[in-house]
Amino acid sequence: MATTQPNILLVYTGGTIGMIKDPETGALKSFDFGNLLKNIPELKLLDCAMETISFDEPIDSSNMNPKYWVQIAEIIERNYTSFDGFVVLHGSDTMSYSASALSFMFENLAKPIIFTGSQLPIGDLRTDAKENLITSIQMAALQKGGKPIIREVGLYFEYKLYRGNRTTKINAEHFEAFESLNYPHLAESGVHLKVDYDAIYKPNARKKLVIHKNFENDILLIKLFPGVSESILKPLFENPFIKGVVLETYGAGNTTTEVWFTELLKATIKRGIPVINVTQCSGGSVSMGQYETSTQLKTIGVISGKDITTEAALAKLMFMLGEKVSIKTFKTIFETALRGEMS
Ligand code: ASN
Repeated sequence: MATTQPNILLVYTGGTIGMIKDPETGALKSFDFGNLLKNIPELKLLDCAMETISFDEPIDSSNMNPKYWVQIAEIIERNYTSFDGFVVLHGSDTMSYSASALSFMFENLAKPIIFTGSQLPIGDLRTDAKENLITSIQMAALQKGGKPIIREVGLYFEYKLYRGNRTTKINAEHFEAFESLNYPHLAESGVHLKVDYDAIYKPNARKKLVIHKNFENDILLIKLFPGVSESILKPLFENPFIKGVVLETYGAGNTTTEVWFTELLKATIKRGIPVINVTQCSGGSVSMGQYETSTQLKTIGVISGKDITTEAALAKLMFMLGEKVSIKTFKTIFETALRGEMS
């Protein structure tokens, strides 16, 4: 008999979620995801079919890089037509970066790609992994009229589904490890799963899926602090290999107005290197020109990251440089929301 159940693919990349305590030694070791159903019998109760694919060598997400992003994307690409949704099991440390990167890679995505993980291993008595995993699968399986409801890259953690490229890991201790301060939750899990239909992404269903796989990682992230010195910054900005800079500034996008600093940025931009202004604040937006301490940045052509997260700004910069977007159009395209990553 043909099944009408949604078909979900779980992609296991590594992270705490995939560990289990060896009952004899008490040590944490990697969990065999082929045995997922045996270890989590609750999964059998879900109203969907499931298959799993695991990285040959699961990684701690601190070792994540663009090569692994391409690996995740290619697993999804190979299985895109056979599955209704995808759940990516990933370490929490760099999950926001990967979710942001995947959002840029998948243009015109029409199915859910939900990232999840956990703070405690799946084998731990007090684990948060089971709820995160089970509800992520349910979120990926949500359908209306036979079509997926979530059609974007999400991140599910501790009862909330977020837009992946809007998230930041904010806590290394609490189960509520992520937050999306500039965008509402896409869905919440209580007694019922409640989707915020106004917040979810509405892709153009007539457009074909395009998967982008090129990233440029010769970029720099600089967080400003009072006292930042010319002798340290100058050689970094003047590095001949550098292709782009993300500048974490104060408040609404403000920086020191010292002449050496403005001149350094001006010379960098003149060399054709995009400089992106994002705020160090967890919430709120860059608004160059609001204060005198950001007017000079606007004049010399610094790009506004608006309310984008640092994680999404880095992924977008790497993606746009990888796509060889011309320097003439770089500012306009960066300041445009491509996947709902900025307001
Ligand atoms: N270090 C782990 C990782 O990101 C942390 C976790 O998954 N909770 O892979």
